[in-house]
Order: sequence, then C-alpha cells, then structure tokens
Amino acid sequence: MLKRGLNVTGFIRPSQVRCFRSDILGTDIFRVHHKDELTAIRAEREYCNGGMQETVKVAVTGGAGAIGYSLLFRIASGEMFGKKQRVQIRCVELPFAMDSLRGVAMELQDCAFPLLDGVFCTDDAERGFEDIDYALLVGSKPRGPGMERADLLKQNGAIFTGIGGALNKWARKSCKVVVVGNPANTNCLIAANNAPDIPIENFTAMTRLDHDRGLGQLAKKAGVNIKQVKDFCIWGNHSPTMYPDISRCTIGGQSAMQALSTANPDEDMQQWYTGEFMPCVQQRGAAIINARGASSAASAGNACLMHARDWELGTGGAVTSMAIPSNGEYDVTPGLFFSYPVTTQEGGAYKIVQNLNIDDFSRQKIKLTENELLAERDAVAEYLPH
Ligand code: NAX
Repeated sequence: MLKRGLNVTGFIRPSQVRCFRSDILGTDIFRVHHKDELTAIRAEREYCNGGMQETVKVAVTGGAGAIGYSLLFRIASGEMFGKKQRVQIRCVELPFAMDSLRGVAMELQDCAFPLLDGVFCTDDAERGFEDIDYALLVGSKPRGPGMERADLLKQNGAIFTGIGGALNKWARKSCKVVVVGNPANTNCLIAANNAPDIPIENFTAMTRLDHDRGLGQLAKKAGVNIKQVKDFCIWGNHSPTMYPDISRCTIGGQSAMQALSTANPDEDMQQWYTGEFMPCVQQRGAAIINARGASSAASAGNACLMHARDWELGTGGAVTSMAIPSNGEYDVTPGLFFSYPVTTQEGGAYKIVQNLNIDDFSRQKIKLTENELLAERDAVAEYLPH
C-alpha cells in the first residue's frame, strides 16, 4: 500500500536535472513514476483514502517571475479552487532561475498554508507536469530590444512545442491549461497542437486581464460598482488588436452607452468609447509599465487566478472572456484560439454565448483581430504538426 511520504523503489528515473521539494509537512512524495504506473498508484490511493477529495496538482511555469510571485501564494491560500480544496504546486522554471525559485518555495513554506500539499520545483517540464490537473503557463520568452515579432513568435513556438509535448506525455488527460505567456493565443495554439491526447477544449489563453481592465474603466466612468457592469467582453487576440465590446453591455440595468451618457452628460460617449476606452484597454499593459516602471504582474496574477477559478467553479451565468479554440463561431476561422464571450459551469464546462447580434462596427473589429491571429498562425506553421 502506498502511503504519503513513502518512496516507492523501482520507479526512480535517473536524471541530471535540478529538482527539489519544500519541507512542508504533508508534502507529496517525490515521484518520478511513469504515467501508466501513476494511474494504478492513484487508484490505490483513492481506495485507501476512502473517497476523500484528491489534492489538485497545479503546475506553474515561470514561478520565479513577477506574475508567479503574485500568483503562487494565492493558489496556495485556496483562492483558486476554494477553501476546502487541497492543492499541490509544481513550479517549472529555467535553470538560471532555480535559486530564485527556491526562495519563493521557502516563502510558501513560511506562510504555513493549511491547504498546501507541497511545493515541487524543477527545471524539467516533464517532471513538473507529471500527473497534473492544471497547467498555468506563465513563463515565455520576452521580446528583447530590437527583436522582430516574427522572431518572438518563432522562439516561443519552439518553447511551447516542447511544453505541449511534455503535457501530452505526463499530464493527466483531463488536465486544463491556461496560457498567460505572450503571445498567449498563438502559444496556446502551439501547445494544444503538440498535445493531441489532451482534448483541445482543455486549452485556453488568458484575456481575463483585458476583460477586467474593461470592467474597471466602465465602472469608473459610469460612477458605479463593478458588479453593476454586465455582458462586457473581449474578442480575439491578447494584443492591441483585441476588441473590447460594449455593444450588449449593461450598466445598472441600462445599456452601457445610455448609462455612460447619463453619468457624463457633457461628453460624447461614442467618442470616449472609440477614442479613449478602447485604446486604454488595448494598451493598458504599456501604460502600467510607464507608470510603475514594472509590468502589471499583480493584476495579471489575479486575472489568471480568476480565469482558472471561474473555469472550475463556474460564473453563475455571468459573461466573462476566455481565448478558446474556435469552431467557426461568429465566422472566426476554426482552430484559432480566439477570445469569446463565455459562461462557465461548475466542473469545468464553458460555453460561448450564442446568437449575439453582431453589428457592422463589431464585425469589422473582430475581423481585424482574427486577421492578426491568422498571420501569427502562418508564422508558426512549422510548429503545428496536427
Ligand atoms: P517575468 O520575466 O517576470 O517572469 C517570467 C519567468 O518565466 C522568468 O522567471 C523566466 O525564467 C520564466 N520562464 C521563461 N521561459 C520559461 C520556460 N520555457 N519554462 C519555464 N519558465 C520560463 O515575466 P512576468 O511579468 O511574470 O510575465 C510572464 C508572461 O506573462 C510574459 O510573457 C508576459 O508578456 C505575459 N503577460 C500576459 C498577460 C496576458 O493577459 N495574457 C498579461 C501580463 C503579462 O504581460
């Protein structure tokens, strides 16, 4: 019988990669079993545990980075999956960042989170993804000075090809994936394409930060609480071509445009929408870097948390935005990872909001961002085997 804390001999795979686990009481055993063996072990453990809820295993790439530093503590505190769900964190980093990651793991330990079932850190994606339920893919190659966008796409293409392959081999087939690292939609396309055994619907890219930025701006301009703003959404790519759409949005039960005009009687709200609001949401990341001299890591970490939380626990009918694989909905090319208005249900189902009336302005904006994603897809064609 396998007990927590015991090591099972015979399964250890020799490796030169650097890995360590935290010393938190209850830390899961350091396991390097093969996937088939894990299935049997899990079945045995579930039987022995008498049906007790299993620990959710969450892999986070780029855990030593700025977003990772804001995200990991909130996962460990129970904010992602609820206060009754134990979690184990598996951090995957580049070799040079392992010392820094060790410091983060020490801090996680020092928080004594009761729901945290261990922290495992590694610079080997295969080990990091072993048997995981969730992959939050935050780490990616940043755009360096003078680097062309095409080079950025290609360098990340190689990285996310490897990540997709490792997920396919080691993660659970039911694993859910959230890509945060930019260019997020196309990185997600590449990872999904290289993980044919995991359903494509389990891959998503994050546009939740853009969504929440839009909500924040609308609530501020209308002078209302954020809860009053409903049915706002982001279409398309997480890039300046994204389309923040208020055409069906309501604020306090009125159409957004009406509510905004009432709150700002001396301003042309259509002009504000296209001339200020849209560019503000599209370029908010750059504005924050200019203001604080560092990227918007806390709000991005929060958005990642909320994306996964809503996916798992449901939005209760509320509309949110997620980049998901298109099946041609709203005339978007099938196969692209495209941000849509979605609702989610507890347990991990999401649904694109159907039968929306798309006006000419929206159609034009949706096409623009779709064209950018098509160009990105073509630029990384060599990384799309399936
Ligand atoms: P940081 O540079 O602070 O951290 C990135 C971390 O990822 C580093 O520690 C690095 O060592 C690690 N890393 C890089 N490649 C890796 C790989 N192949 N495997 C494992 N780890 C790897 O960046 P941070 O501010 O945390 O941002 C992370 C990513 O999020 C960036 O790509 C950024 O552009 C993207 N963002 C995406 C957003 C979205 O809405 N989708 C918004 C926020 C953010 O801009």
